[in-house]
Amino acid sequence: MVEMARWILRNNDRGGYTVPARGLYPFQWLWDSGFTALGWATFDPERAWLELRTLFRGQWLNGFLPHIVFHSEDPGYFPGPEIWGVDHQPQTTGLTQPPFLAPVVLHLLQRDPDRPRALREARYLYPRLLALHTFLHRYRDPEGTGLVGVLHPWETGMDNSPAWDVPLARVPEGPLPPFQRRDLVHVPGEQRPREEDYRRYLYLVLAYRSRGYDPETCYREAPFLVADIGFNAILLYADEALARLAEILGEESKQPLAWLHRGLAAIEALWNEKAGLYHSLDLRLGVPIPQDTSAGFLPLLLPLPRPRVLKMRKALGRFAQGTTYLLPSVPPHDPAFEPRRYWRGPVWPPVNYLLALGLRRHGLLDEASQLEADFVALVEQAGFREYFNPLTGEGLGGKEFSWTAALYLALLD
Ligand code: 9WN
Repeated sequence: MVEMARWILRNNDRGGYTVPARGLYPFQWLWDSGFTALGWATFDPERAWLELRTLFRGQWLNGFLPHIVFHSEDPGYFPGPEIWGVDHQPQTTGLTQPPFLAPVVLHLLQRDPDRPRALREARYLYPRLLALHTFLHRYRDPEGTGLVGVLHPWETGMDNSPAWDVPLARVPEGPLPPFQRRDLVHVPGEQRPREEDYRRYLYLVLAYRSRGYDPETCYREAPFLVADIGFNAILLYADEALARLAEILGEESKQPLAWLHRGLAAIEALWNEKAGLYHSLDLRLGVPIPQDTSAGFLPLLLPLPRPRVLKMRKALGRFAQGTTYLLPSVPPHDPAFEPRRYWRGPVWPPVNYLLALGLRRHGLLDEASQLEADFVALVEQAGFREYFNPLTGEGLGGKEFSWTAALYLALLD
């Protein structure tokens, strides 16, 4: 299995970057690169650093880091660069993704046996990370509330989570130019988002494109604006890692620490006592989105008061009821639960990985081991798939998937 996982990363390597899956996702994705680098680090640290260097070739002058970098042409994915119309070389999208990068840089720096190389690479990446975090805190939280907004479900990385149903329903389905989805060539439709979701995804892309991707205008006029608890938790975890990096590299850690502390206070507003976990916030209406999803556990990555942690442990038990494998993206008793459809029920490798990190941080070792063991069991029986049915263990979505291979290596390491 370890050999197979390494083979998948090599096979998905396009020379400096790793595609998430051949055919289905033929470019470089932001948060996938973070996870993939963790896998490369277990057998080729130099290649792990290169993954991140290559990703930052897509960074814009204002610090923004796009969610896809189109290093080369491939007609197999929709929407490609011609739809985005971004003026940058290499070509990119105009949306971002959860910034799970500073924690990866910290991890690589701590484990690379070649210390001079590690310091060189971390020094190269540090100002780029700082620029990205500055962009997010400045332009996605213009009033300094401590919560950053996402402008599109794709920015959350959890594209068709039922948490987005209500805010997304306010987005028009058109008018749109004729378009053809390419994902359905690779994966059965019942495992992917629905047609009306895709129409709205595209409507949003064109809305931001027509505003020239100007960050202030886009935030002000966004038809979809949500403080995603997953995105915010990952950003704050990354702020903490950035502060640590600053200390190691002899840089100023005050700013990342200030972001962290402001954010920790702000996410308190997203806590739901009854559910025993966090919810996202609809920033357009200023109301919480009362939908339990796996993202609501991601604040476990952060320092939290003990009673909170214990309540979340209970909520985890609710997600486990009726499932064979943790962690379903939506609890099985929830009306929105669909065990085979994308982010509406299946188990996703990066979520298990992140949540296990969080649980360990708070000393919940049994729960952390369970999440890791379930992930390993799923892979060993169904292969390196993109996501898995939590009831049956069936492998779903893309095959020979990079983050699955990489996180398998990282966990076994
Ligand atoms: C849109 C690449 C990406 C992941 C996301 C996952 C899926 C893309 C898509 O694939 O999203 O970004 O076309 O469906 O939802 O988390 O980064 O693996």
